[in-house]
Amino acid sequence: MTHTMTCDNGFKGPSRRTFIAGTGSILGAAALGGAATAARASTPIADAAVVPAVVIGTGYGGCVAALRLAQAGVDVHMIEMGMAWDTPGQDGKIFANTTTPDQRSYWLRTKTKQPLSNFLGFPLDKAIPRYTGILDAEEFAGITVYQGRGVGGGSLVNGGMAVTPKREYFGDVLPMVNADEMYNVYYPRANAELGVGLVDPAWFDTTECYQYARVGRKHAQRSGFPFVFVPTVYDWDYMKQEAAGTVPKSALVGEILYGNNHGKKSLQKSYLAKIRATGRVTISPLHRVVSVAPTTGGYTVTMEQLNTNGDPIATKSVTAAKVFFAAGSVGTSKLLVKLKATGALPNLNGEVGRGWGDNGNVMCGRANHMWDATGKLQSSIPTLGIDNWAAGGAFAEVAPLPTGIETYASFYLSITKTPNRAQFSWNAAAGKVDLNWQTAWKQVSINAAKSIFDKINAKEGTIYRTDLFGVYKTWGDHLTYHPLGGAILNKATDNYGRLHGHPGLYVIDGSLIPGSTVVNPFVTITALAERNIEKIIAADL
Ligand code: FAE
Repeated sequence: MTHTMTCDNGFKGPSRRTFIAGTGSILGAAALGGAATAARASTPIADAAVVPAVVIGTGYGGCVAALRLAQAGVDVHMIEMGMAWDTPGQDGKIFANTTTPDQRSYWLRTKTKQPLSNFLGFPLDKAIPRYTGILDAEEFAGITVYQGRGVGGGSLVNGGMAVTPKREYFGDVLPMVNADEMYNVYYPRANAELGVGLVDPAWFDTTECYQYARVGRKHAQRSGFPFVFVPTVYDWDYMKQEAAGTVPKSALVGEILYGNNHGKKSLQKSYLAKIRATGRVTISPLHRVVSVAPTTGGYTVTMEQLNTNGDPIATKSVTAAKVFFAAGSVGTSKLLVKLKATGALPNLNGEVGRGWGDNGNVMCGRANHMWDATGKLQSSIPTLGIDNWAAGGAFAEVAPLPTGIETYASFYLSITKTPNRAQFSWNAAAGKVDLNWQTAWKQVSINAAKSIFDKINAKEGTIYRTDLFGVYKTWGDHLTYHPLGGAILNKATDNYGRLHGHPGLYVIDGSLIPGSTVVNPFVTITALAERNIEKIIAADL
């Protein structure tokens, strides 16, 4: 099975075993445990298998479901359309660097689609070979939705910012969920399992790699904005060693968007390591679920096995007593909307596909004065936020621009309060699912972000950068990193994610959340999944 994975990745490199022995920290100690466990985890599901539980997707929701089911004694089969990301490429690294994207970087594209598309007037995108790479820039009519592809889902590509919303705003996020339970039990559980931690403030204040964030903090404070350290899942001791030059660099060479080779605790190092150690879970990478339909004893789950060109090379159908949709907000919504419309799951209710939001994401940059250099060396892991939620409806992260040169730019991703929600629908003529988002809806988010940055610019005598998202374009209003909703809790499902109309089907990912988490979403997705699976295991198994 090692052989298959090496072929899947399309690169020649050291064998998986040699690689693990050399860099055990990448997969975590648990992955090194018994050969039987490793073998089981990497054998894809067999055609015509009859199994107790299938989990579609291996992101946060899917991993929580698989781990807790396995710990309760259930054999689980995880199906993942992306690659395993456990085999190094020709350069000896599993993941490509942000500054040098290659075929590993994008899901089935022949040209990169970088969120920051331009710099100083020059377009940055370049040709790459089509490949089942790690970052999907999925285009809908009014918005590009960035998502992770592979075993570990969004955790492979995200910034690792692990933020629990302030309790006073939780009613805006999940009004149907008991806040006491979340803040006493499930948020702490999620934070502990994910390995969330805070930067050492004393180190932050002196290290070269956070000069950009200190400039951001100074400007925010001079304009009177509350400023917070944002917890992350990066291994802070590892980053200190990177800075000291004693270990291979990851955050300090700009790795992030296309994967981190070392210090980030993606799901590969947290939940997935524990999942493998149970010995009860198989994971089938490069398998895309295309249908789920009722049958005797549960549901027929049909999937296509893909090659690294994205072409189907086999079709498999398995029977599962229970099916957990964890394909992410977009993946789960697309499946459910299609399956309802085409009659495979006719009893799903009319809430399926509704309530989708972008978490109010909008990006911008500011041009600083020459005396406010942001530094050549920038840690790719953001760790500071400007909290103007109460006054202006915006929470802005001071994000890096890890170009390796001095840019005199401050760059921000804002999460904003927006009422706009879109709907997925089945386009029978085109045979695909559409989303009716409108780019103009981002104006609310721009206005919210301006509540922070207009004031800072006025105070500092600075201006917005207009060269990062096109030619003379100030706002990154064409994208989101944080898709949420499409199968809203207590609407498309009951209060624990059981889909209405089809017993034994569950939703357990970001599609349950009605469009906003006020802050970055993965801690809330994880905590909600922990809450729901506990109930489901107690009541339904
Ligand atoms: P997700 O992690 O997307 O997992 C779904 C999985 O299902 C994926 O692996 C898919 O490949 C797979 N899949 C989809 N369809 C199918 C199918 N038909 N068959 C089989 N498999 C399928 O879902 N959030 C934060 O909290 N902090 C951050 O710093 C942060 N930064 C981000 C930066 C970037 C560039 C991006 C793209 C996202 C970022 N996010 C961040 C968002 C976060 O990663 C996202 O909310 C979660 O990953 C969503 O978790 P889910 O479990 O819903």
